[in-house]
Amino acid sequence: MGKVALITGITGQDGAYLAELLLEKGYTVHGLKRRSSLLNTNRIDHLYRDPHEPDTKFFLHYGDLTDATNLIRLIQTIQPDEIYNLGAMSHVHVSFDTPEYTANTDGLGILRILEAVRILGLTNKTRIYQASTSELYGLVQETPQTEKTPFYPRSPYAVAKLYAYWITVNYREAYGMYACNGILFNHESPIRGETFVTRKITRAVARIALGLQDQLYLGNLNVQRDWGHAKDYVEAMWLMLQQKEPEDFVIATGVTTKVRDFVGLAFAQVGIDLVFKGENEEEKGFVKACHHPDFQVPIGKPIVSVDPRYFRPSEVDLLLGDPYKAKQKLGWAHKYNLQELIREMVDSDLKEAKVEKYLQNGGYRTHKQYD
Ligand code: NDP
Ligand code: GDR
Repeated sequence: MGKVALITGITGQDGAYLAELLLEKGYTVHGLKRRSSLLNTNRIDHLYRDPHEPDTKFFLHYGDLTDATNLIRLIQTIQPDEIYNLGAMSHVHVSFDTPEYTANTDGLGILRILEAVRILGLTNKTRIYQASTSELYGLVQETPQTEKTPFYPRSPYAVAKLYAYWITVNYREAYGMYACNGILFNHESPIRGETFVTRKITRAVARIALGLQDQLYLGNLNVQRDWGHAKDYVEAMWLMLQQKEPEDFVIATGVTTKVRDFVGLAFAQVGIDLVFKGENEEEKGFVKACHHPDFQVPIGKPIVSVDPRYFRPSEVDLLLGDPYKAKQKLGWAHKYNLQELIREMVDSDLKEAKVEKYLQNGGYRTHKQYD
């Protein structure tokens, strides 16, 4: 008999990659899915089988991290060996607009899961992974950031995740539960949400190259992030639940890059060289050269601009993780480097943009705006 896992946040980027990984490993995978007025299962549709088919190993259940009774009932029915709590209001900027909801979901969600496991007497059976984050480090105390670096959260999102981090540690210490935090640094992929900065950039690169978009508006170009590939990072989540003892781990690449440089690297993928001029809110990225035979973007055209609406009330300037402990104890190391990640994201967005262009040429208009 294979193991049984429950994943919250299964419709998100990490949930989709993790479900794929666990199914490959022979797990039966149950996912918690929110009810929404439009279908939100794009990222996992390829994994879904008609539940009437024999040998189905992938199941979706309606639920919400703010609904304790729902979580208790589901965990009672599923009796999972492992729970991966990936569900969250995960957008740092949006958390300033919805601080209370963010606290409820991102802070208390894991408490409800831990309590459900305790109430149901599954403390010795069920192992729990909590999706903690490099946002906990916030205001820079030291670099690179390790499991021992002090936290200084800088957003309602990070403060909620701080509670989640400590309640996970507390239940481990108080009740001997196998519960651990993965302190994951930013990780991206072609299925990253469109409003996170990397995907916003790679999507704009593709659309600008194909003449579907004029400009890319961004916020703070000077911040630095340690970006990895989500595919590598879900492997680390699984490894954390396979150890003798539960522990917390930093998962990062150990390389940090400015948003401005990510923009330059992404445009270079379609043969566009950018030059940045101006300072702060006046800064713009101009086309310096355009090498690709298929894409004609005029030299000298400004295609990147700063828009203060994307500035955050308080910012995290620099994230750089030290994955030494994960390497030593889990044998984990990232496989993708930043160039490969960007190439995969731009290629995927080019495919999508070509479909959009084809539809537009056929008289359809999508008018999709993401920010
Ligand atoms: P996504 O935003 O792509 O996915 C979030 C998931 O959570 C979605 O499935 C979403 O459902 C679900 N969700 C949101 N609110 C609730 C709720 N109230 N109840 C149940 N489910 C809910 O995030 P990622 O996949 O990128 O991240 C996964 C987790 O890892 C998150 O907890 C995030 O905070 C954390 N994290 C992410 C990092 C990253 O760089 N990606 C780095 C460090 C931590 P729906 O599809 O319906 O919106
Ligand atoms: P982050 O990711 O806040 O690090 O949280 P995001 O991609 O949103 O921002 C990264 C940095 O880029 C700057 N930035 C912009 N960000 C967005 N979204 N849009 C812009 O136009 C823009 N311009 C500049 C931001 O100010 C920020 O400094 C992600 C999420 O996945 C969290 O859930 C996770 O916990 C952390 O990564 C680790």
